[in-house]
Amino acid sequence: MSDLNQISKGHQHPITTIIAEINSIFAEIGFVFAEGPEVETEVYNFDRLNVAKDHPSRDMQDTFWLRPEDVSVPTVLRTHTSPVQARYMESHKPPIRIIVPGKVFRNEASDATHEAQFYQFEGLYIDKDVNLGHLKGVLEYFLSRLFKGQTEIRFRPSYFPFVEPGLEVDMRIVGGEGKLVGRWIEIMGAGMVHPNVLRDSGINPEEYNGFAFGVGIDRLVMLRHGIDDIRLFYSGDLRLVNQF
Ligand code: 2NM
Repeated sequence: MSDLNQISKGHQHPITTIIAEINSIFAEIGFVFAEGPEVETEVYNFDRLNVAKDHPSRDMQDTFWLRPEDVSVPTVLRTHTSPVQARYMESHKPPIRIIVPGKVFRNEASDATHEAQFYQFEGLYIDKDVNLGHLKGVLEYFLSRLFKGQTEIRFRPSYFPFVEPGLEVDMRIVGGEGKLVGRWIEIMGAGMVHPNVLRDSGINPEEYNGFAFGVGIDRLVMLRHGIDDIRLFYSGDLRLVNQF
């Protein structure tokens, strides 16, 4: 008998696990996975998403800009995965249903709930006559699958340049047990895609509309496992992954 059976195969990082799970839940309702570059142009990261030229998110304090002498066009580490949606709309005709997980970057100090590098996933759904009821149905389905139980969601008005109206989405787990049960938790941002975003990507906003949403993956994993410090995900300490 060989000792090979005794060799530990190691553990998947909980962020890797949840990304696979997210992709498979959305695949069941017709979404396809999409991805794109982590180094992006200012055009795809900001201009195509209706982010104003003087919007503070473009600031050096918030965004990692590549050195101008090293690149031919203004270039950033992407601050969200939305440039992937912009590229996808440009090269595909509706109906569009995509799910886009990936690494994003913000120029900020790290603490227990913030990292300069983290994971996000965004969804985009474009067709004729899409409304907020469709968004609510998709998110309710997704969250009840992810948290394996009955969940409720509620919308609050918010603002993101790429959508109108913009919404903050809260969720509540009803039934079962655990620390999360019964409490409203702010979980994601969402909204109806702004007509300017559709038009700038080559989609006629008179003919098509749609919704989009964005979720911090790290926060989802923290909620799910009761982890209280985001920096644990990136410390390289195997005692973290060995628990999964
Ligand atoms: C969010 C909140 C609201 C979003 C919009 C788009 C696009 F490209 F279609 F315009 N992608 N993602 C979006 C909308 C993201 O994250 C908090």
